This record gives sequence, C-alpha cells and structure tokens, in this order.
Amino acid sequence: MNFKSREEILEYQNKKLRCCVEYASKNSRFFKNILKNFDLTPDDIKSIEDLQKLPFTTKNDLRDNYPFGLTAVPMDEIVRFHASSGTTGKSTVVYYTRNDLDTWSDLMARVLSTTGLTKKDSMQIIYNYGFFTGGFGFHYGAERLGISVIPTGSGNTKKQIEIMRDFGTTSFTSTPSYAIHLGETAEEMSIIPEKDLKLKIGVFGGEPWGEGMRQRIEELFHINAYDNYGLSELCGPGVAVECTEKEGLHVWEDYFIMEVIDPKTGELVGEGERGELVFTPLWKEAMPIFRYRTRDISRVFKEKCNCGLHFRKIERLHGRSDDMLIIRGVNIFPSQIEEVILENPIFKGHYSIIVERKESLDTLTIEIEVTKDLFTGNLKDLIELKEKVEEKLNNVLLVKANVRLVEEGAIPRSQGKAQRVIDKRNIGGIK
Ligand code: DLL
Repeated sequence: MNFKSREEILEYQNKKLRCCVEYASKNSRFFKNILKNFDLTPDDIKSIEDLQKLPFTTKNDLRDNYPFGLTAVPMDEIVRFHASSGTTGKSTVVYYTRNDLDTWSDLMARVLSTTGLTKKDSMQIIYNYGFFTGGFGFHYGAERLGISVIPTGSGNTKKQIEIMRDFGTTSFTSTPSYAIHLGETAEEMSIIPEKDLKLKIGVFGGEPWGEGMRQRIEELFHINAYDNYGLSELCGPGVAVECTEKEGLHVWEDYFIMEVIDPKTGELVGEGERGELVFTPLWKEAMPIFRYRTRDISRVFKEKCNCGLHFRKIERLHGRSDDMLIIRGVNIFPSQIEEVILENPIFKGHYSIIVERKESLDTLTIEIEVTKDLFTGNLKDLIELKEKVEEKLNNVLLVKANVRLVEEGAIPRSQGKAQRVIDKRNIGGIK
C-alpha cells in the first residue's frame, strides 16, 4: 500500500479520478446533472487541477436528495445503508455496494494496523452498531486484520469493564468522551489497569478531543491512545489515522483526494495553511461523490513522517466551521475552551458550554465538574479555582466567560458523541 514517492501517489490519483468521473457520468443522475449544469463533459476532468471546475458537494445536497437521490447503482446492488441522526436537520443517508463494504473494510484494517494492532490482538468495539458508522466500520476492519472482535456495542459501562478484564481484551475503540467515562467507572470498580487488564491500545474518534483528553485516557487505562477521523459521507471511520509517531493523521490518499479551502471563499488555501477539508473518494460505487465539504477545519503538514508512509498528514481536528460560536461578535471554538480546562489536572474532562441571550446580550457559561472532595471542601478554595479559570478563559477567548463548578456526575455522560455545547439562543436550539 505504500507508494515510493508523492509523484507516484499523484499519478495514481489522476488515473483513479478519470475512472471515477467516467463511472459517475454514466451511472449517477446527480453527477450527470452537475456536468450538464456546469457545461462540462467527462473529458474536462482529467487531473486533480481540473477538479476545481466541479462545484462542491455539501450536506444540503444529500438532504435535498433524501433518501436515495445520489445512487449510482440499482437498489438490488446496495447491501447497506447508514444514516446520520438528523439532530441538526433532516437525516442524510449513505449507501454501499458489496465492493464498497469490501474497500471500507480494507481501509479500516489499515487504520488498525497503522496503530500497531495485529491479528494477535483482540478489540472491544464500544461504538453503537446501527445507523452510526462507528460500530460496523471498526468491526469489519478488525475482522479483516484477523483481530479477535468483541462486539459489545456502546453502553452497559460496568459490564464493558468486566468483559475487558475477563476476556483479557488488548484494545478497544469508542468515542474519547465515553472512554473517559469507562476509565472512571473502572476506577470506581477498583480495577487496576496494570494488574487487572491487558489493554495496550485504544483507537478513538468521531468527535474532537485534544491532547489533554488523550493524556487522561492514557493515564486511566495505561494504553497508547490514537486518533482516527472519518465521516459517513465518505465511508465512516477510515479516512485518516495517527501512526505511532502521534503527530498528525495520515490520510489514505490512494483512496481520497484531499483539498483544503477557505470556508468563506471556497478558494484553495496556501500550502500548510488551515482551512476546511474537502474530499473526493476515488472508489465508491453506490454513491460517488466529488469535492465533499466536510466543514472540518485542519491543515496539511509539509514535513515527511518518520514512519515512512508517503501519505500526507493532517493536524488533529479541533472543530468544525459550523461548531464555531459567535459570542458578542467574537469567534470561539469549543476546543479552545477544552484546552484551558484540561490544562489544570484538577479537572477530569467533563464540562458543558452554555450560551444564552439575556437582554439581547450573549452570555457564555462553562460548567466544569470537580471532585466530590473539592466540591464539599473549603469554599474559599473553590472560589479561587473558579476565578483562576475565568481569568485564563477570558485571556484566551477575549470574551467574558462565567465558570460554574459543579459536583462530580452533574454533567450527563454520553455513550457516543458528547454534547458539549448547549446553545439556548435559538428556540429549541441544542447544537
Ligand atoms: O463520526 C465516523 C467516525 C466514527 C469516525 C468513529 C471516527 C471514529 P459522522 O457521524 O458522519 O461519522 O460524523 C463525522 O465527526 O465531520 C467530524 O466533525 C467529526 N469527527 C469524526 N472523527 C473525528 C476526529 C463519524 N477524530 C464528523 N476528531 C466529522 C474530530 C471528528 N472530529
């Protein structure tokens, strides 16, 4: 799978792109319309540079064509559906042929082997199996690599820990926020990871998580924790993963063309600059898609990786352009808040960001959990701690943030993606 040089990768991408354009122009009604509307023929798109003649595809295109408008094969060739939950709008549906599932499994097997896992390992899959792509994606990838799969799915936290102990599980995968909850539950159960568990590796993703959370998870379980990235519209997990260097995520560029654009203008950003990731998968049969705008913000590293892979790396994802909160005109990413909180080891990673509008002014409140001892201890210490965090937040965010310290367990735990932001400014507006 490794290419000898970037030139070799680019040549391969151009070849695959021509095949995809040819295929979609024959089979996808959605793509035929694009070519017609933009006055293009398949011959106009021969290389990566030509991609820019095509418009972006967005989540709205999927919503507008709900449920099956992007199909490029007859229904009887579709062997799987996945869908988004639709909490922020109409649900979006994605589909796979037998070959699509096969390729996805290969991509996920690569993800797992890049973190050092082998067929000698076992993996507890603590993602939801269902419309969410996490459970099945990891399941098929692990099986393909020959890992012993323990398909527990999410939830039943204590039972998960018992299974880890009884089965001698060597790796697991879940959202990073649930991993912390699992680790704290293990602590409550007096489980000592070095003695009672055989875990070595954890692979986490599906939501943003910074270095503070990584450190916490690694300490809780005594494991190496790796980040992996993906999204349903491209396959699910399986787009990018950290290698053992843990400095950025390699993108499988033989399967995806990656562009980075300015989210405001849609223009490509300069080399190494931050912007929105846009992907064109080079392998999809059921649902070919071109220039998909992810809304995820990252940048491509220029440096070559010591691990030897020629696939370029992206910076860990710290947020989506549509996650950005605008508070009194100031742009704030939830990840900035998380960084400040987790700088202080007193906090264990459970927090909520609450935005309200009071007398036409936006207010920002950060609820952070503290341990029971601290919460019921000296009031002066609590007030000092609160003021210290407020000062740090105000310096970083340049907007006044009120900190409310709450007792352990007050912030709801999530078994999947954590809901960090509660934006009460819109009616019913939970983001
Ligand atoms: O979350 C696929 C996935 C499952 C990836 C399990 C990794 C592990 P969606 O539900 O479609 O698919 O959500 C995709 O989640 O656009 C990002 O905003 C966010 N996301 C996914 N992985 C990461 C990550 C899956 N490692 C959306 N870091 C994406 C930050 C992530 N955000």
